[in-house]
Amino acid sequence: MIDKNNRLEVNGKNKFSVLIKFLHLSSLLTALLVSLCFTVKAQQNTPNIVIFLVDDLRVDLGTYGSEHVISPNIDDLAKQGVKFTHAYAQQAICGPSRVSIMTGLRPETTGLYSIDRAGRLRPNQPNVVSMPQLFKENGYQTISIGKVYHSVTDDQENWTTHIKKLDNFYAIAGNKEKKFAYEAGDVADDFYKDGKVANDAIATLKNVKNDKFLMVVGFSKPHLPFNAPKKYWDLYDRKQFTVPSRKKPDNMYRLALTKWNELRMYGGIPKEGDTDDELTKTLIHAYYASVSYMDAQVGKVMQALDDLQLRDNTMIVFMSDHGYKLGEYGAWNKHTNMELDTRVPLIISRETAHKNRVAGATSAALIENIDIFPTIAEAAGLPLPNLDGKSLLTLLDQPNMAWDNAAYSLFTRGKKRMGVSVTDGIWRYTEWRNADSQAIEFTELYFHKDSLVAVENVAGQKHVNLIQQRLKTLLDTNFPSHSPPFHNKPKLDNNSASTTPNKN
Ligand SMILES: [Ca+2]
Repeated sequence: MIDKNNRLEVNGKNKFSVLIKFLHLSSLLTALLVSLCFTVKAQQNTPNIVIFLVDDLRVDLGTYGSEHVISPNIDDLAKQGVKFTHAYAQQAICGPSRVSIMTGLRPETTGLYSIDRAGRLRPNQPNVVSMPQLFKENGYQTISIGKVYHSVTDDQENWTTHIKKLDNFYAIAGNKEKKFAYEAGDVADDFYKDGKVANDAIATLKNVKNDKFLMVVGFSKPHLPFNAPKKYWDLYDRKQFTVPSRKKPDNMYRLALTKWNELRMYGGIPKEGDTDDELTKTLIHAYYASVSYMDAQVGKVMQALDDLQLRDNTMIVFMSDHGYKLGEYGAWNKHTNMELDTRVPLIISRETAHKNRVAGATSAALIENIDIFPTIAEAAGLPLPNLDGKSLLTLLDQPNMAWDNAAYSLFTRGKKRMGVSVTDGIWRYTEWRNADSQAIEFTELYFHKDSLVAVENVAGQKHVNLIQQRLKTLLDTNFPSHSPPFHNKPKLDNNSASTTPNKN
């Protein structure tokens, strides 16, 4: 991390206050004016930022080798930047994942683990510096469109433009009343939410093209309901899809998976028991139609950046709040510590004017969604608060450089139990602990060199003793056994640079 005081040197506001204070000293005035000119120039050269924050998108795109998924615009974006194969969400559920993305802090740092009011950033942590807050305080236009924070009111004072997420739209009579799980309306893109989000993003870009801006474009698909225009369903032949094995990993923790009540709340889904083969294929088809629909909206916004001649100075981040299960283990949705739910797609493409810009590269570095905030803040030359995440800028210029040896996630099971998890990119080790005492109740160790699908929990088996010990050491680095209870909610002030732990 770069020293906080050095960072503050480039803060124009600080320079200005110093300038006023010593106005009567002409020699100082001259020196400060020179310095101020450099400051203004530095800010002119820093990029705009556009983040595509996608809801429930797993690592299942053309550019990631999924030949059955049609995602030409995201694939094209990957050719313009660095694609990460081992990026991880800190908690596989919308609310806490997004709070951690927007703060660069782990859920266990903020104590925010739920999608209800108790898990919102404000007012639970009034003094934590958020991504939009930092950019707004430093003169950026900060723009939230669609689903960014899970709660539309959370942190809303820190957006200069806030176009809120909408309710779901249904085109087919009766579907809205049934809250149906999917729909193929024969409608234009902007009938459903993400088409409207793309339109709003493009209109806003035209308004702010002469300003510095951070724009977070929150696409709702492929989150349920899988409503997408029929033309995106027509890209696929349902017969091409196979039903994943419903087998759960041997020796799996009994609470590792959920009963996927999220899907069961929707129309057309059984309230208990498995989805049958036909429904499973329909839902997979619907999910990929939603991915292709979202992908088309990404393409529209990228085209607008080109048309407005903004791309040369706009850095792009494409990310998801967490992964997803599409019938694997006979399960759906997210809400677990499993690899399918924690691993996320991530593509970062620097502004085309960046002199060391790397394009079309792939990085296997272990990185985390909390790294995005410090990455874009450093790119913009802003003073960093004290964060758990760390900037990826050097990695973006050298995608094959040595990087971290672990990435961390967690998930609750009620108030009394917390699953804490680490991956080294090949093995995933999870401890289910008493949320108060940290006592270990169950351990899981899964092998993921060849697949994101876990086959057998081998924790405790003799032949993996050394591997498990190594992973446990990594886990304890982030989740020490002497940690305070997980649901303690310390009042943080990370602008004072002393109250939160750094990752390194
Ligand atoms: Ca989500």
